[in-house]
Amino acid sequence: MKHQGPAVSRRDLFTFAGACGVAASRPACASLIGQSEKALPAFYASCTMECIHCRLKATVKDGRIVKIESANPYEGKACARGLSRIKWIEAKDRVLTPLRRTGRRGEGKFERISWDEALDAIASRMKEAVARDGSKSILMTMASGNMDSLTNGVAGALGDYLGGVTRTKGSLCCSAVTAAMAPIVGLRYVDTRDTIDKAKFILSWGCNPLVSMQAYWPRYLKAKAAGARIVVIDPRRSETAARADEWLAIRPGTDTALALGMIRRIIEKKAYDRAFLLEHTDAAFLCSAKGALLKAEDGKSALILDAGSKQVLKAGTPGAKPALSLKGSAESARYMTVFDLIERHAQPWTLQETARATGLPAERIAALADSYASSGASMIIANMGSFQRVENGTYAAAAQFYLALLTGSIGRPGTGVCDAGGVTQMAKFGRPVPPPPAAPAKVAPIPTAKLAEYVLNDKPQKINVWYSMTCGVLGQWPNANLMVKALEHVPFLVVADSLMTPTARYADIVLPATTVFEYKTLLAGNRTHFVQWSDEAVKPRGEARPDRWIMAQLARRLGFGSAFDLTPEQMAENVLKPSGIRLEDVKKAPVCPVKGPWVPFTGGRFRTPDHRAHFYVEAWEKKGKSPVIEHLTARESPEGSPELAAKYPLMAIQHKVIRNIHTSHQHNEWLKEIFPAAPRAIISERDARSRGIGNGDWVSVYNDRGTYRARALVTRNIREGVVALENGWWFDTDGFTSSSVLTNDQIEVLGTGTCICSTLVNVRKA
Ligand SMILES: Nc1nc2c(c(=O)[nH]1)N[C@H]1C(S)=C(S)[C@@H](COP(=O)(O)OP(=O)(O)OC[C@H]3O[C@@H](n4cnc5c(=O)[nH]c(N)nc54)[C@H](O)[C@@H]3O)O[C@H]1N2
Ligand SMILES: Nc1nc2c(c(=O)[nH]1)N[C@H]1C(S)=C(S)[C@@H](COP(=O)(O)OP(=O)(O)OC[C@H]3O[C@@H](n4cnc5c(=O)[nH]c(N)nc54)[C@H](O)[C@@H]3O)O[C@H]1N2
Ligand code: SF4
Ligand SMILES: [Mo]
Repeated sequence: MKHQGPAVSRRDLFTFAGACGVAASRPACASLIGQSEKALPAFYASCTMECIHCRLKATVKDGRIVKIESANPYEGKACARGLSRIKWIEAKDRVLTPLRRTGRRGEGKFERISWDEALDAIASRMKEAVARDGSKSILMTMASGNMDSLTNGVAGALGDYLGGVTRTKGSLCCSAVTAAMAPIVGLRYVDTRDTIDKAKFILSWGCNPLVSMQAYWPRYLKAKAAGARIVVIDPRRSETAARADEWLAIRPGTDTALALGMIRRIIEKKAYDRAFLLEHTDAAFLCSAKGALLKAEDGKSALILDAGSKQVLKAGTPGAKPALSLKGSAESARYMTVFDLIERHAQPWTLQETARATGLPAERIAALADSYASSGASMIIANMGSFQRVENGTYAAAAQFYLALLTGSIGRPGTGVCDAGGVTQMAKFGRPVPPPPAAPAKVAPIPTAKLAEYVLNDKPQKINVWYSMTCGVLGQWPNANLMVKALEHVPFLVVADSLMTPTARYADIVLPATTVFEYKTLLAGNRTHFVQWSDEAVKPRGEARPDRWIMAQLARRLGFGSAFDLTPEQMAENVLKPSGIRLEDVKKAPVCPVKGPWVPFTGGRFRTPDHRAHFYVEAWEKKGKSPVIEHLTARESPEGSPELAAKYPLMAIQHKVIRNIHTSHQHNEWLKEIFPAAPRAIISERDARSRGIGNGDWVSVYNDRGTYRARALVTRNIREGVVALENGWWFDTDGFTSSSVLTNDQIEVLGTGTCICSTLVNVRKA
């Protein structure tokens, strides 16, 4: 049977229902063959970009993948992007051989070279760099393009064998969540999705799960059918908000203020869970009257005040009855509890003040607090949403945990704060390549938000060689126009990617990487509850090779012998070893390390050293910040920079879209056919009218960092004063560019992440 073209495949792939095409993200399969064709060999792989790592099944005919189906009975259905991976493998802009730049940087002119030439050149430039300025003069950037357990892990090991290279510190995505969760609950990547359907009140807070975690949406519907209310907090009426019971159009960057307003009301109405706070948190720990945490003489143990004897005792003293609050007591002259400190921080946030800061009506804030505290099973959906990619995002992420802990809405089915999560919260995993015999040197990293600025200014050290893989440096990192200068500044740039991306166009050498279904790998990560094995369904296109192969070749040339000459199976065994999970079982079928449904922190047992949740975060205090959440105004906001706001009065926020995962899939032929051909900028009717902008007009969104061209979507479904921009359009490609030309490159204060949603812009008709 002959292969049929995209016209047929498209029909199979995409069945529209609903205006925003959300249904198109959950088709049954993408096929180039008729339904009748059976008995062809099938292969399985995980969809490894920064998404939810669905399992995919590929049918192969004559050495080519002819059908991809969702093989995800475990956690929900794969989406159109996963099923369109045939067109990633067969992409027109696939890099098929190693390439050497012949034109200007960014011009895209390259000549074909052999693998030996490419690898020899890279190894010799790395050796030269080490000899001249030390291994720290090699920069390695990697991020979320491939989150399997081998790819970035092996590259990281090469950096260690080199003696320690410059890396980025903090993530582009969710360092703020880590900086909140690690000290408060003792663990990151903890999700509650297995019991969404048991929730009675779902608060989707600054996230858009219908788009960003589409496979779990049926669970929300099930909860809704059982009577749950869904409330969405988002400056724009997102796809999720459009299906929710209530949409709260918050002013960007004011989520902590909203939480503090809710906390004040919860405390005032005594709607907190006293028993939970005493038993499972640090709420009763003693602070000085000024609010500094007190310690016993050993310098470590926390103290409490025994409500009966009024004695100060070590926390955990048997028989003691800690006082939750000392307000109004004689002891309050000397002490307060962490609970009192939280109350003090919440005190200014009356409903009126919270309404003023957030732009939400006071009565709706009150109702929100009351419903959250009283539903019996309230769950916050956070999923590393844009709400925490703001200047003080750590407090915003922490604020959600404060609410859950205060009301005891955690550790039971239908409760908790839903982060992205996977098997890493259930078991321990190792690294694919054993570490080098000598520990690598500690090298000063570059804060990820400042990658462009630091590289350009040789900070903290001069970079001679930059090796980049699994990331879109030019497009996903903030301040993209500055990034161009940084890419031009480094003497030798290597980019390994399967596609000729905007970043690759600047490289001296481009290496052709494999993509999903072209190589074997293991995935034991922080997005799915299943450890998965991926098959090599087809031979890699052209001369593409897996990154682990590239690293092994470089390792040999750099004199690290055969340390990296491991088969993917051997590497997988190394990763699985600490978990006790056997590769042979994973190869048979995906393995979940625990029996579901998964309820993190069951019974209020947290992963901190004392198993309590901690409101008071000493790590924040050490950084010179408040140890308890507070609302701080972002410097780049209308209130934070009135002068800048006079020029750029609108807040630009970012959002993910169905068509892509960041820059990945942006040029997938099949997806291009069904999704809009141009980026959209969502703007309110008032802001559009005052600028003479009509719906569908071309507009320029601009600030001092750059200009972004888009079609205006003029609507009532966004807060006035806000423009929402799409994530993922390629930098300077096909007449458009990345919204990162505009984004703020300040460092998120406590997590060392980015604050791309604290960005001021203006908009004019183009
Ligand atoms: N289709 C698709 N799915 C994805 C991804 C993708 O690129 N495409 N990326 C994956 C990754 S890496 C991540 S991190 C997750 C993120 O998943 P989501 O949390 O769903 O992501 P976003 O779209 O970034 O942000 C969610 C919402 O936050 C709103 N928002 C912006 N600023 C603020 C604010 O200050 N306060 C509040 N309350 N809301 C605000 C935006 O309007 C947006 O609708 O999605 C993952 N899933
Ligand atoms: N403007 C704006 N910027 C943002 C965001 C936003 O919403 N708006 N969101 C932020 C967030 S939440 C995140 S997580 C980051 C994500 O940012 P990045 O992690 O940089 O994500 P991608 O754009 O998906 O880049 C992945 C690249 O890896 C390549 N790749 C895929 N598989 C492999 C492989 O096996 N080997 C190699 N060598 N390469 C591979 C892909 O082809 C692609 O070019 O972006 C952040 N930046
Ligand atoms: S892109 Fe995300 S939702 Fe779609 S198949 Fe891949 S992992 Fe699943
Ligand atoms: Mo992300």
